[in-house]
Amino acid sequence: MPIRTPSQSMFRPVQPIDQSVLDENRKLIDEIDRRKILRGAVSLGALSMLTGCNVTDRNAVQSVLRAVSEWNDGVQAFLFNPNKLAPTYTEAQVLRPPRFNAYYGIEEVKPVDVASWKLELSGRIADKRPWSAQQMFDLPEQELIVRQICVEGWDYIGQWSGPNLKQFLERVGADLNAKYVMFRCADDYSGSIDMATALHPQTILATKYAKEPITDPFGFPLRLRTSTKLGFKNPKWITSIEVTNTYPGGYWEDRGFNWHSGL
Ligand SMILES: Nc1nc2c(c(=O)[nH]1)N[C@H]1C(S)=C(S)[C@@H](COP(=O)(O)O)O[C@H]1N2
Ligand SMILES: [Mo]
Repeated sequence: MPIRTPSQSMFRPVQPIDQSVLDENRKLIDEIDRRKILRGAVSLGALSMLTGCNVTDRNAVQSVLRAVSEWNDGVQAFLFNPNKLAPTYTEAQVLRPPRFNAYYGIEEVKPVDVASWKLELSGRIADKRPWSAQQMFDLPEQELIVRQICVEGWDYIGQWSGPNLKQFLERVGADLNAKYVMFRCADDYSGSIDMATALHPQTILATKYAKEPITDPFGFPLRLRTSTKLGFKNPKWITSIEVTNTYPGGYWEDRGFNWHSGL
């Protein structure tokens, strides 16, 4: 059975929408709708919560809709096939430093203390012993030069490396037939992905950016780097991984960007 992707199911209504804003943007919305990005009712409420833009601010609404539309054009093809590879780029195209985003400002980032940091494992995993940062750094690395796309309407090409997630899950005896992989973070963020995405050859636990350890704002010591999901599906400062058959939600998933996958 094909997996359901964020483009099919991530948007659901969460608040009443100002009808005049919808009317003004009808053409863009129809265009996006035709391509099955927005399912059922158009949810500007969900968009506004992710982007912080006010749905009564016409320009902001329009730029978010455009961004979603363009994102769809660029990546829909490989999103629908979990094994198809995402486009990769050259080192010359890599943005240095990367571009920061979180649900709060960069000045509020609380750096992780690497000495006491641990990666906890829970759920359908045979070997639940926690991992130290050094143990993670010692694992074989895979490098990805891929585009990160935030639904806010910006993107950049980044060069990430770290252990391949599938290999890591195999190593700790995770149930690879389970439905979800949930990541919890040192801030109160969390996010979950479907198992097909977790096992995708271009999904890694990144420890480096442009061949150097990831710096604090970008998720030191460990963050998820998928190649087939929007920015918000890539938790930073990961502190635990859970493998589960129970839909675990996540920070944005629980705030309107709700998608289920696997069934
Ligand atoms: N722990 C944590 N991870 C997070 C976020 C966050 O607020 N907290 N924001 C997400 C969003 S919306 C985006 S676009 C990317 C931004 O990653 P970057 O700062 O490396 O570009 O991180 C994602 N991961
Ligand atoms: Mo984002």
